[in-house]
Amino acid sequence: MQKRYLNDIMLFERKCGKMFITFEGQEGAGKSTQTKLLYSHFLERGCNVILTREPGGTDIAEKIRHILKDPGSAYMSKKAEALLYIAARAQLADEVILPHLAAGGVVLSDRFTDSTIAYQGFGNGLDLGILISMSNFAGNCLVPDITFYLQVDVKEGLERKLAQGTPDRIEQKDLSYHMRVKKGYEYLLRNFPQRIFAINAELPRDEIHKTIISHIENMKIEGGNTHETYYGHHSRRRRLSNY
Ligand code: ATM
Repeated sequence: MQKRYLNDIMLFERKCGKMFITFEGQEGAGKSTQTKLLYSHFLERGCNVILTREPGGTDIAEKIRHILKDPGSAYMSKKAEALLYIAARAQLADEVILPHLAAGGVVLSDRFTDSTIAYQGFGNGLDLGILISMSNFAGNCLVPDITFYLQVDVKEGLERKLAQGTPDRIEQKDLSYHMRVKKGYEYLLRNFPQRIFAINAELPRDEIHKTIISHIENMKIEGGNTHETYYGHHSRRRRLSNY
């Protein structure tokens, strides 16, 4: 009986302990629905979980988000844009993500560094090495434990988004930009198959949710519970240098 109790605690720690989970995907993929469902799932289990997003998640970073999304800032230098995303990341990491992980909690984030690689790197053609160095600086070399990439047909996703209202500055970009972003995500998927899982975003909402849960439950303890940063862990170092 006691042993069973111990197993339950260990299972709880494994499924509820320090974990950084991110969602990625292009416009109209339904990321926010899935992040909210996963957040409720963790809450129902009594986990110490927070849900955040990039850019945003703190007062300062939400102000940066407003600048980035403003259709009125139609001309924004690619470098200025990248630096704003990185600044928002630094604020969110220092104020929210890193302290919550240090306290042993679960952090769910709608986007993280992979977005910078896909959008600023592949979409805008900025140097990947510089973007990664800056993102590492902003996020203390944090790498998600697991990432769900919701895969959507680019054109259909954009049309779905546009049907919802006025397009923001990024949604206004032409199709070729969004196709380059897709190539960026495909590059990440190829290079980080153990961390990033692609899920067909056209599947029913609950089916996607179940798939996400099963991936999390199958995560290895060393991946899911011993969160490491670039500084302290060799395999992370290798992974990052492979970006
Ligand atoms: P959503 O939170 O609605 O996905 O919007 C965030 C936008 O910011 C998204 N594009 N659109 N539309 C992707 C973009 N983005 C970047 O370009 N680089 C980044 O590093 C991040 C975090 C987001």
